[in-house]
Amino acid sequence: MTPEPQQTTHRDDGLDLGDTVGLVHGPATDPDAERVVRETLTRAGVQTITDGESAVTVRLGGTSASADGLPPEGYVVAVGDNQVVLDGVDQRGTFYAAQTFAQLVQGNHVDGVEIRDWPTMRYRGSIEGFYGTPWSHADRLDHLDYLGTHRMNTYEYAPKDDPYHREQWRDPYPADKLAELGELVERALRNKVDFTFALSPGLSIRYTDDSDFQALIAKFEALYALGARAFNVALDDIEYEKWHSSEDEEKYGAGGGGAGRAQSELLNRIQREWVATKPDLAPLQMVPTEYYNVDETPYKQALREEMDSAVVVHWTGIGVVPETITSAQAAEAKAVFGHDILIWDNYPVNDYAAARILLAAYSGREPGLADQVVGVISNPMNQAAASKIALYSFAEFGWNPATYDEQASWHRALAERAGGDAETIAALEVFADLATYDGRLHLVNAPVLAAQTAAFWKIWKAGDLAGAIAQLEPYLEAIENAPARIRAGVADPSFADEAGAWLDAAFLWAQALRESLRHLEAVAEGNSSDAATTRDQIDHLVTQAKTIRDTRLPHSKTHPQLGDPVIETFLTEATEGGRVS
Ligand code: LTM
Repeated sequence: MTPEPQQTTHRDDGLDLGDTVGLVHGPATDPDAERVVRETLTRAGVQTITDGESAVTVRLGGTSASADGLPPEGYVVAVGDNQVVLDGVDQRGTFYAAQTFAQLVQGNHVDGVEIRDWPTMRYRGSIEGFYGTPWSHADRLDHLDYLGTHRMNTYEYAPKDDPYHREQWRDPYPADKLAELGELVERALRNKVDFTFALSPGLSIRYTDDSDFQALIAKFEALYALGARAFNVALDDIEYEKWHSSEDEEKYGAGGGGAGRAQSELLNRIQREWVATKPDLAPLQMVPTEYYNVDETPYKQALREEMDSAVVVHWTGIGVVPETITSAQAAEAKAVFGHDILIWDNYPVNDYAAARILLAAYSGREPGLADQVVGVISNPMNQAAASKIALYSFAEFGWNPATYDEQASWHRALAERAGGDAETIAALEVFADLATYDGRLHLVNAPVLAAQTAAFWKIWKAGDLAGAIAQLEPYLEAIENAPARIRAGVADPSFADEAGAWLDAAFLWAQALRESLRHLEAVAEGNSSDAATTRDQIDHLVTQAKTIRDTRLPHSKTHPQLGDPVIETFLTEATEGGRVS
């Protein structure tokens, strides 16, 4: 199960669902939970779902076993005695009970089990907060389903390159875009996800100008009318010491302290005049301009002392994309900002790493963060489906950080992408190894390939070229075959599509590597003609690999970066006739 429940007791008396199942609704039933139960039963081959008890009965929402006393979003699942009991402490909990049931059903069978479960962190999910090509509407709909099935409750809409989010924040959304946002809100609601609309007015806002305040509220109102109930004012990546009106300059003066006061007043007014009038809103959020450190500054002092204590503050850890985030750092963030802290975690975002796709494990976050922050949400890649490898682990970390095992979680994430197919899992492992480096969380690229090439040179140095080739070539073959295996076997076709440029590149780089083995053989045999031909072929393959382009910004600007520098170093060493050192 994912995320793994907090408490699971296995029972001997599992059940076959058969072709007829009774459905009994308790007082705490939930329509989305019922939809998931019905879909699950149908997928399991159940042909008739009757109202009331039957030979096998599903009891949904507070009919017998009870989730009372569990933390918010907690739930129980009990399978045995010819019945399935699903109950949540609240509607989201009931929905999660249904999602867990969906994972438990194998064919027509469910193993006997008793689960009591609840999330550790309040906010779990994602913030689409990157630069470059935003996700498509279809990407977002699919992503919201993914969040729901993985018990994540937050999606923040903050794409930097949606002009209506940032550059033209005052302008209302055109009807077609508003209609799409409406569909997203609806899909989020179906998945018990808080669709959080973020507006980023900092490039041009005049804090003292009432019409700017009204423009911001009008934008929020439009989303409220669509059903959104969570809002965020994102003030990251702006020049906060630059004012956009002389009135602001006069009122707030120079320096970060003035910016902190201006932002606090803005948030306080939104809180007072808008949030407080709408009892169904989630706590207001903001992204501060100093989101990446814990230094005591006049800016943070102003937020701490002047901004309404109800406002939740985003923070990325120390450094924009930190290798590690410790609980001690988070405690400092909480103290220095003086507000609840929600970690905007810049992994696996790749807008700063043009032409890289980031497929490594989600790493370096201490479990004790849960004691200091209200949640951890992921800023993903421009590639939505490929981001699910990391998101899978965000779901597990947020649900229960104490048991989070980054390597085990990563393997499960690959297995999920592969639909459980062993060959596809192996292909994904080989491919993902080449896409490890991000320069921040993961500083070493292609660790497995690097170990293989190091072993090659060791054997080669001992004078055994044939042995060295026998050792390395199967792994190179695995890289060469991985793209086709992934394309054929991956559960989600969007993954193959989004990773297409990198898959094509992996194929060509693998061919070049194998050709370099032929080159070494030719050199060893003194066959200068074959040596020249193989060298030309390597050059040709490398040139081809470097002509590939992804379609998304910023990745479309250069060729896919993969397995660097391990691959090119090996090619250079091999074509120079062998390793020098
Ligand atoms: O991280 C924050 C708060 N803001 C921006 C993001 O929009 C961007 O995606 C990441 C990664 O480049 N860095 C930022 O500073």
